[in-house]
Amino acid sequence: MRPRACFAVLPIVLFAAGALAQEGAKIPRTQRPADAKLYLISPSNGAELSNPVTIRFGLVGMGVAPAGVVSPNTGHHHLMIDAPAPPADLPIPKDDHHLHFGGGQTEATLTLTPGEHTLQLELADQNHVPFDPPLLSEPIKVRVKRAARRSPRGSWGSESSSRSRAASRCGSACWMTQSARRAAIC
Ligand SMILES: [Cu+2]
Repeated sequence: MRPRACFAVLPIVLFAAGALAQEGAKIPRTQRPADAKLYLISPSNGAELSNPVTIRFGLVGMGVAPAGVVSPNTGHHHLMIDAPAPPADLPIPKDDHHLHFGGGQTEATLTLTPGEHTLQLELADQNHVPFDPPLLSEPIKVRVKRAARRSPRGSWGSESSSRSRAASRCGSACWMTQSARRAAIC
């Protein structure tokens, strides 16, 4: 009788342990004011742009602080380029489609590949985790013009056109920061 009773209890214990493990794996999220608003000051939706593109971040009802700084109702900006909103219960990925501005920046100057792009902001907490509820801007679409050729012979002389040429080698997801100059981040 004894061994049978043990076998009956074992699945319950395993289920409880599994539930606790799942609970423990949850990443803590930070509450944010219900009336906070995140938006793109510029460019505007539908804008046609030339490289380099300056993107300005707008935030109402919360403040900006560098990543890692614990301060109530603050976070840092993330820019999604051609990517949907990331999962709310995980840190925001860090890749060519998810740019982190962990220094507390409120604008960025980028070189985007020619063509259409979708831009969207998300404010996240000191650990790069989306707020509860997530704070996202409306996504916008922009079109980046191909750099004009400058010389009569069609050579690519300017720095900006060099950047665009490097960017176009990398595919639509590629971008380069101003500080990275001609080094494409692909
Ligand atoms: Cu971040």
